Amino acid sequence: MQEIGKTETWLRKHRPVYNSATKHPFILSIRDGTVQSHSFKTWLAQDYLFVREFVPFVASVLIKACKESDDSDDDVEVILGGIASMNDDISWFKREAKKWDIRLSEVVPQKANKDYCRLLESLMSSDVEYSEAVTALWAIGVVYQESFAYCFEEGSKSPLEWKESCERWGSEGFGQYCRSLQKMVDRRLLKASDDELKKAEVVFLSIIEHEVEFWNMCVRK
Ligand code: HMH
Repeated sequence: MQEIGKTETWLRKHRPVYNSATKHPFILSIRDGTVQSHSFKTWLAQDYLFVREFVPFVASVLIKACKESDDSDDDVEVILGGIASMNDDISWFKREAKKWDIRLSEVVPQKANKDYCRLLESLMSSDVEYSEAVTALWAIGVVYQESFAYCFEEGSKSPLEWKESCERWGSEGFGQYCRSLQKMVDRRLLKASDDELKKAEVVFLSIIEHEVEFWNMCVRK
């Protein structure tokens, strides 16, 4: 029997919590086309701010990967690829904001966004080990990927304004990136101490909770 990785163990153990993010009522409303039209603008503006804050976090994970002593060359390449595509994401947000008359410089982060960014900031500390940081990076990506891929499946009725976001984060390419991150996490956790394993599982759950709050914020306004 093939041994399953830690991440798969968590996904099985915490399935209802995980699904509360990836199949959040907001995601279901995008999928069935009943989403309120003002929600797109809220999401766009808030997610732009989030991605801006996400960049230094990913850079901090990259630095930690570089400092890992053993065969982390592949990890460095994967993370660097992730940073490169965030550059495209930021350009896309700016173009899209123009279309919708949103002045990004005037957007104020809402509470859920601020809380999420505060978590990212705490994870940038050099006290946080690579195993925990890379677990967070994977979780942040995979929850988004599965959420948007679900809106994008056959039979979904996503409104036109959501189409490009669904294509961007629900894409096969982004899915591949998330699978690479998952393998990196599993590999790293094979040699982790019990304490590291505990921290990694806690951060995985914490990310899911913050993603749920992020979606809640998009429903409200
Ligand atoms: C809230 N989570 C949130 N926004 C994103 N853009 C991602 C994850 C993936 O980059």
